[in-house]
Amino acid sequence: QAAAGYTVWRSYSEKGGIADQLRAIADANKDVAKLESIGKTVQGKDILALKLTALARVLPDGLKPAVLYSATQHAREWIATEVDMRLLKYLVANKGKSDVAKLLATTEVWFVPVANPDGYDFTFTEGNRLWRKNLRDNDGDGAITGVDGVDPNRNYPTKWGYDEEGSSSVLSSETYRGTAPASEPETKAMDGLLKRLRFKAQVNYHSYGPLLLYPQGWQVQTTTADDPVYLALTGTDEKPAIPGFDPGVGAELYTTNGETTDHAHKAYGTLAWTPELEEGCDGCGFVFPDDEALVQAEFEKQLPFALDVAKSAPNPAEPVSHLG
Ligand code: 0X9
Ligand code: ZN
Repeated sequence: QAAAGYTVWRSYSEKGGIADQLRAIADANKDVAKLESIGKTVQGKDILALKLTALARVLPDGLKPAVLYSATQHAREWIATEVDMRLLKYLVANKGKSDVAKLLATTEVWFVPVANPDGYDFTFTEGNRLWRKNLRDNDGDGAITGVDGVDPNRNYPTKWGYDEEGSSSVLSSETYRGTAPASEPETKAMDGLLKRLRFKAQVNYHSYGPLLLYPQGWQVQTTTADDPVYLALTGTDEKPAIPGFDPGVGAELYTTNGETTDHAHKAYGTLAWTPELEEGCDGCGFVFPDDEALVQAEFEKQLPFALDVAKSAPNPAEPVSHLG
């Protein structure tokens, strides 16, 4: 049963939606999958995280080097969740094949396919397709209107509220940062996971680009000590790790503060990327077409880089790249 007549797209909470799919995958693959709720949203929905690794339910979390593939902090960026889910399904389908079995033996591969479930479900309701933020009722009037919502990608503690350019203090702004660092339960849930697992790497899927961004986002003046590793895995303008995706430092595009990957990197030493996935058609913007072939093609384009990141986790200082 497709949501609102969609072929590809599924909301989080509908029957057969993303939450159900995660539960089904975990149930059918007890050898390699463990599902947990990392916290609840503003409206009380469970934010689900799935750990994929050999002996997932026997070995304690964090025993092996871990990587995280997160998606859809921004409600309307549906392609991010689909790419994330297809990566999970690909690894599950190939868990018995030598390459993937080897990866799952040595590495914990974590997924949070919908980091903003309230907002994501809201975009499946009429007239709300382009909602970006979470569903915080900023003015407390009991309804979600234009003044509501906090930008989940401006609410993290690192450089929170550093300036008015990289985030906003205005309630109605699309980059409203919230009332305090990690004021939002969605941020607390994700930050709790980042802190507990200290991921070697995080890939935080957004749309739309195509771009492949890495920290820092808050300023361009100083680079990070991890730049050589970032460069090795990200590739160059001539040969980017994801074909056609412009690689670069986030702040060079525009500055952000309280942003997720800056926080993961600064607070926990995690190598973190923001792929800005494609529109799917010229002018589609955030509304990627409801087209199985286009969605699958976008996933397949992401796969080599995503696998590079996971394979590099045990020893990030010597990155494994399909670029050679
Ligand atoms: O602004 C964001 O949060 C991300 N772009 S989006 O269009 N998906 O909203 C980009 C964050 C990456 N960091 C920087 N550009 N500094
Ligand atoms: Zn986004």
